[in-house]
Amino acid sequence: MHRKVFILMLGLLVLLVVLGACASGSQEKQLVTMEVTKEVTVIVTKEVPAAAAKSKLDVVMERGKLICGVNANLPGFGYLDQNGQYAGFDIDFCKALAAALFDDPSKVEYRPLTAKERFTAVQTGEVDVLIRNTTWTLSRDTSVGMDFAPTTFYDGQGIMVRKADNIKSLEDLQGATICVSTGTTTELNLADQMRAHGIDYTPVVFETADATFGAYEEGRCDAVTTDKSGLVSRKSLLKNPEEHVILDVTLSKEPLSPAVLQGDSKWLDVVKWVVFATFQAEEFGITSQNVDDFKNSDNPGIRRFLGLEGDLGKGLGLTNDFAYRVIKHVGNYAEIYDRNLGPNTPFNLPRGPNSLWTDGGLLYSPPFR
Ligand SMILES: N[C@@H](CCC(=O)N[C@@H](CS)C(=O)NCC(=O)O)C(=O)O
Repeated sequence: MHRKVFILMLGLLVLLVVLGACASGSQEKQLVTMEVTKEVTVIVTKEVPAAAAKSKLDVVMERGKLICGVNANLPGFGYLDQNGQYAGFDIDFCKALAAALFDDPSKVEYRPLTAKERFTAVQTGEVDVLIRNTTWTLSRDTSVGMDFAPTTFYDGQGIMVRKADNIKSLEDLQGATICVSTGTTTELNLADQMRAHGIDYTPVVFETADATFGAYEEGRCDAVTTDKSGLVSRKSLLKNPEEHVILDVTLSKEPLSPAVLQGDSKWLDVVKWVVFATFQAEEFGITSQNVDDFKNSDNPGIRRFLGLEGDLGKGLGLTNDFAYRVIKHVGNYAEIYDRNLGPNTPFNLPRGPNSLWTDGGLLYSPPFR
């Protein structure tokens, strides 16, 4: 008899552990009855996924346009061009998403956000996606409540100084004042690196890039720091760009990546695979100019990628030709990069780590299959 009770208790314990281990994510409790022996029925509560909340994908499709949180003050990445239209590398990824969703890259409402405002705008649902030179970090991915799509631009933090000051290294900044924007990774990296190198400095902190670079230009700081892409971009706005130099030091890793609200994997998948489509198209050699020629391709991988065969797009809740739409309207990664940052732009940024993995870079798309 004792033995029977012991076995029953053990069985119950195992059951509870198994059910407990299965609980995760968005959950609700459900009563589960289970017959352990002919005489004994165990009643436990089991955590099961709550009825799936509406995905942002459905909200965006019903609305008929995408709301993209962007930078309005970063030439090359997110800014207003001479016609007052949003343009830039980040902006093109907003357009790529709209192309995939609506077959129309213009179906985007842009919301300019400061560094400080950006995560709140995602948390409150004011924007569907944040594509604004935003670094993927652990704390943003967890406690700040973001989920990140693949990195679109691998960057690192740099420092800009006046040429005339003859500053060459971090050590030369002993006792310097350094202008920096608040609400950024930049502020913390600077403190870490200066402490690690035992360099005393005075940070002068501003809320916007305009204020940060304005103060530097007025001579209120000896140096200004942000992502190297940001330095190259903002240098072009200074009165005499040639009087300034970006030091050959990299203070951090800044993988700039699109972000969405945590916990909506359907929407995150869409953003992820639209970014991957731009990488994969470059790898296949498919561009906005030649994409229609590939419709006759008999390469099964390319046919699946363009939605000529299979149901890959449907799996995402999109049309099967979503990648075709992205490439046709916006182009592959190389086209997006060159249009905004390449040799024919004022920035002329080498691809470096932002090359395909096949060229020794970090851009790698998982298989479209
Ligand atoms: N990638 C960094 C820095 C991004 C950033 O926002 N940098 C500056 C200058 S390029 C900025 O925009 N500052 C304030 C603003 O204008 O909102 C991050 O994610 O924190």
